[in-house]
Formats: sequence, structure tokens, C-alpha cells
Amino acid sequence: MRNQFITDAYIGIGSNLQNPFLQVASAIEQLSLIDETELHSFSSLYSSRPMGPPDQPPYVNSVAWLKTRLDANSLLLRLQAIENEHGRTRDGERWGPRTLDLDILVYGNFTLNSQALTIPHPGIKSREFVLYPLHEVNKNLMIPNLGAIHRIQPRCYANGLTRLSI
Ligand code: A4P
Ligand code: MG
Repeated sequence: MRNQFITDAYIGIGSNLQNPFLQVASAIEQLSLIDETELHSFSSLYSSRPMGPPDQPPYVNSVAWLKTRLDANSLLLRLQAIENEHGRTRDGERWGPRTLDLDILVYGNFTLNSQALTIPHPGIKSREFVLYPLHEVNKNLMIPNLGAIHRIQPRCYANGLTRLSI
């Protein structure tokens, strides 16, 4: 559904299968084509250690800042369609390897806690591969229920997170 207002939405992008760097770059391109939505900016691409089962390849992660008139549920549907176009399957183990994962990290000041959609994304506060790129795209971001990104990010251990050169 289309909103009257434009909302700042931050999308977490992750991949660790089938050329993750290209998967993430292609996802950013696809995000720029979503209807009612503008790609404002995106972070560097980072290499990160897998969270979850350790016997999986390293991840490439990034964060995109969108300005959208779509409501959160409509935006999620667009993200899932992009995941599917990138060969995403949903039959593996929890936190197992994937070609592309797109999560709504923050959607304006909005908070929601349902199984289909939890906003802000519950993993934000402990994940270096989310907090560092989020801080890179907007150092002034206030995350509902959590606080200022410039206070949260420095408290998070970098855990070998590496910025990839393009
Ligand atoms: N869902 C609820 N809230 C949201 C939201 N804010 N954004 C629901 C997106 N989806 C949300 O998601 C499962 C369900 O969550 C969806 O049906 C949606 O309605 P999924 O993408 O199908 O499955 P998932 O991603 O495997 O689930 P989960 O548990 O959310 O995994 P995470 O938290 O996304 O973690 N290690 C590194 N280094 N980098 C990574 O990016 N990612 C993961 C996945 C594991 N390890 C990683 C990384
Ligand atoms: Mg996900």
C-alpha cells in the first residue's frame, strides 16, 4: 500500500553463496528499482564471519538506505521477491548459508512485533555486520527502542569485519 508520507527504511543485505559480492551488488541495483521507493545511499560492502553454524563460507554484508512510500509489509514483499530472483531457498538450517537475505532493519520510527515482521529487526544490537554499515550510511540514525547508532556501534566488537574495496 502507498503511504502519504515518505519513510526512511534501512535494509540489511547479506549473502554467502554463489559469488556473494555480486549477489549484494545486484541486490542494491534491484533495491533502486522498487516502486514508490528511492535508493538514497548504501554502505561499503563488508566481509564478515558467519554468525550461526561455523561450517559455512564468510558473508558479504551491506546496508541500503531507502526512502519509500510503501508500508512495511509491502516493502517486505518486494524484498522477498528480490531474494527469490536471486535463487533464495528457505529449506536450510537456521542461520545457514544463503544466496541473498534482505531484512528490514529500521522503518522510520515504526515498531512492530509480529512473527511476519519485527521492526526494528531483533538482531541489530549484537551484529557487527549490521551496526558498522548502518553507522557508515547514517551516523545520526536513532533506532527505536535501542537509541543512537553512534553510541551502539562502538560497543560492538568488530569480530574481523573487513571493508571490501571495490
Ligand atoms: N521477518 C520478521 N521480521 C523481519 C524483518 N524485519 N525483515 C520474517 C525481514 N523479514 C522479517 O526470514 C524468516 C521470516 O522472518 C520471514 O518470513 C519474514 O516474514 P527469512 O529471511 O526467510 O529467514 P532467515 O533470514 O534465515 O531468518 P532469520 O532468523 O531472520 O535470520 P537472520 O537474522 O536474517 O540471519 N552471518 C553473517 N556474517 N552475516 C549475515 O548476514 N545472516 C544470517 C541470517 C545468519 N548469519 C549471518 C548473516
Ligand atoms: Mg532474513
